[in-house]
Amino acid sequence: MDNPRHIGYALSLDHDFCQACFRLKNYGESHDHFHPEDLPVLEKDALIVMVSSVLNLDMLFEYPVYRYQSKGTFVYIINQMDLLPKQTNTDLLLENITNKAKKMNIPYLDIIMMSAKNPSDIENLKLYLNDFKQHHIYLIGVQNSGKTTIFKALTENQDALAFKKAGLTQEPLYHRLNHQVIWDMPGLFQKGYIHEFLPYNTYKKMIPDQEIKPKIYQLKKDQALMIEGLVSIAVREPSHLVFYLDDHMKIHKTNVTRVKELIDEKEKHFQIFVEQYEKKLFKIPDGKHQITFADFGFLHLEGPITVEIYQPKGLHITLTEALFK
Ligand SMILES: Nc1nc2c(ncn2[C@@H]2O[C@H](COP(=O)(O)OP(=O)(O)OP(=O)(O)O)[C@@H](O)[C@H]2O)c(=O)[nH]1
Ligand SMILES: [Mg+2]
Repeated sequence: MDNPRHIGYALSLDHDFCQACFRLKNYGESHDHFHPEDLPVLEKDALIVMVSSVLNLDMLFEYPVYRYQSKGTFVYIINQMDLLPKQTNTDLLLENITNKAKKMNIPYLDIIMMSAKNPSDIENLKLYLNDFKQHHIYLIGVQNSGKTTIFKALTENQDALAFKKAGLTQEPLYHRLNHQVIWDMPGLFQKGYIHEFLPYNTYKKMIPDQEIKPKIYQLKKDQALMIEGLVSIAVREPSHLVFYLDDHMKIHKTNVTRVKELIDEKEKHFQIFVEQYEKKLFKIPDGKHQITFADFGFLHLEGPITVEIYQPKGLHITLTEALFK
């Protein structure tokens, strides 16, 4: 992009993703700004490693970087696999992701499932990357997917910052490793993630960092569940819900008629809540589906079913097919 007024215009790699994002981050301007396709200029013949967390699989292929880097070679990493329960059928997960990639015509070489916290996964990744002839390797993905954690482990860099604070990496970092340069890029901005609504000290406790124990609920018609004072899910038909959330997140069963009252008296009942809420209706089709709550967890449920959700106004909540059981 040559025009500084356009979304996506970046001065150089030394600057954040684009001028509009820079304004958004620093001055809180242009709130509806969202532009997955606008990236800084990358080397053409690069290896581009798209990093997702199991917590944001709903966004796995939503950043079409390949359209803008047509000469690049693409590898997808599904990171933070250690968060999924041990009994997760990872073969099925990979099969479903592969099918999704095919359906969406995503160009890619490999999909790697790993945990940046697992030294043998890191060792394997190091060997894998070293085999590529490409000189430049970029780690790209949404905030908190674990790019810097992978970068640090690969390069044994002790200085780069990696923790749950979203948007922590503000400038591209690089490290030479054998014949290659590995780049840790600032996270792609995803609107509606939890850091927009809550202070760091609150949301850091909500983002899981160890194996999630799924919580199962049987709901009758018009029953509702409240996740802290943040999100309520009411069902119009009897249903079976499986939540994948951090253990800190308290789930409270109630009735759909009581939800509004609880939210109105949120300070009295809950430790975590926001000022403004909105209501959404999801008509879930036949089959197993996933509702993803921003970047802090998700829920599996079986359609057909109608679900009414109260949520912080603007929180990113998506409905997708479930990728595993
Ligand atoms: N359990 C687990 N936690 C991880 C893994 N990878 C990263 N994390 C944690 O996730 C959080 C975010 O990691 P970062 O490496 O800072 O994420 P990032 O993608 O660089 O984030 P930005 O710089 O904001 O784009 C940190 O608390 C990490 O410890 C993993 O494989 N498993
Ligand atoms: Mg980072």
